[in-house]
Amino acid sequence: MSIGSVHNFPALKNDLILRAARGETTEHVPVWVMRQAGRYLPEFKEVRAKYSFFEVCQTPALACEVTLQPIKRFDLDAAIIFSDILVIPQALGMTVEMVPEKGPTFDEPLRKAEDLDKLNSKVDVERELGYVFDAITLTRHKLEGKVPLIGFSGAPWTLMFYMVEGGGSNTASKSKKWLYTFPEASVKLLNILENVIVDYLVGQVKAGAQLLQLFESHAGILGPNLFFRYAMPRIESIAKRVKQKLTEQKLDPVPMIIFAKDAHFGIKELSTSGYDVVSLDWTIDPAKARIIVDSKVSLQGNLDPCALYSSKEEISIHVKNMLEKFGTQRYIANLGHGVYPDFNPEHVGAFVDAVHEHSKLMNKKL
Ligand code: 1CP
Repeated sequence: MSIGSVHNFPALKNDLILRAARGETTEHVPVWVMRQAGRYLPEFKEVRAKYSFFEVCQTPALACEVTLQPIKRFDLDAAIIFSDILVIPQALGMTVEMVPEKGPTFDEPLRKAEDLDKLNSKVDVERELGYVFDAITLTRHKLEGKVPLIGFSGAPWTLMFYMVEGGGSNTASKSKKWLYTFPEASVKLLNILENVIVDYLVGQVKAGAQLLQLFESHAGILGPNLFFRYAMPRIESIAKRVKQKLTEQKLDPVPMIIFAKDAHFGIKELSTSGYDVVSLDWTIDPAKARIIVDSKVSLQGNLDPCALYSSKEEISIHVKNMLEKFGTQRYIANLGHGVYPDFNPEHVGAFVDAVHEHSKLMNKKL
């Protein structure tokens, strides 16, 4: 059953990204940008001057407004619901604040195995995260079918990283210490997270999300041993369980994207882990990645976000080079990670337009 018919959503006018994800032909390459809504946009800063970060996430009308801001400005082929991966630790009972200049900060990070007992591990996702579902449903209506809406979640390891570190970290030494010294408690925590993530992603599809992206942003720091032991089995299981639950509930499946940043060592395995799209960071050569990955998977990425500091003319050249390496089919253009707050919005627009222009020309030559 199509969710669109349940909610009476407006008909979709641009399905390029869905076709690229499913491996169908596209007349030009679809493009969206990780963190396309955010601090580099003056209209976002205006909203943030009035409301705290999590107030925006928790108020469907505001989350919808900031989700639509980049869609109004740029010729993007997808919207991504405005939220954060850290809404799951909040749903589990942890207090997280977005501290200016510092980023997310937990008041009481997990310090020892017994701290897991304090988590609300049997969380009712509908009750605790229903505000995200409401924001998705509202945004699907307000998008008027212009482009598809992406839902997302953090993957178990990346969420565990923040819950133990208490915020950002360059070394992950506290969270990796857990993996080495409390393996049983780590598995318990990762399993709690996996269960919540599955319900959360299924809930997003029911609310109207048309694609799902799983962010394993701190994959690289694990290295292959820890990645394959702790992260990969759950990444795989999440895709399988989400697709299974949608089938059981007689709902149409949606394409799923996995972004495991810096996990060069796992690209091949990720491409057969049940996801339709593997998203690459900029440190991987696209031509090499195409050779390594399964031919039935689409790729997403991977321009170095810092390339957007160059002139618009240079951005166009960077995009052309990237497209030549990826090819125009089975491909969704994006940056290799999110935009930075000091980006010039016009350069984000130049990136989006260059993807469309060059890929149309390339397709003409095919
Ligand atoms: O005050 C502000 O406005 C804070 C900036 C900000 C924004 C705009 C944060 C804090 N999160 C977000 C939104 C956000 N976060 C989106 C919105 C949708 C869009 O893309 O437009 C998404 C998809 C996320 C996901 C997210 N949050 C990730 C995964 C993606 C990635 O960047 O790897 C991660 C790791 C987070 C945690 C987080 N939230 C915010 C920051 C600064 C961080 C990183 C903290 C750190 O590790 O230092």
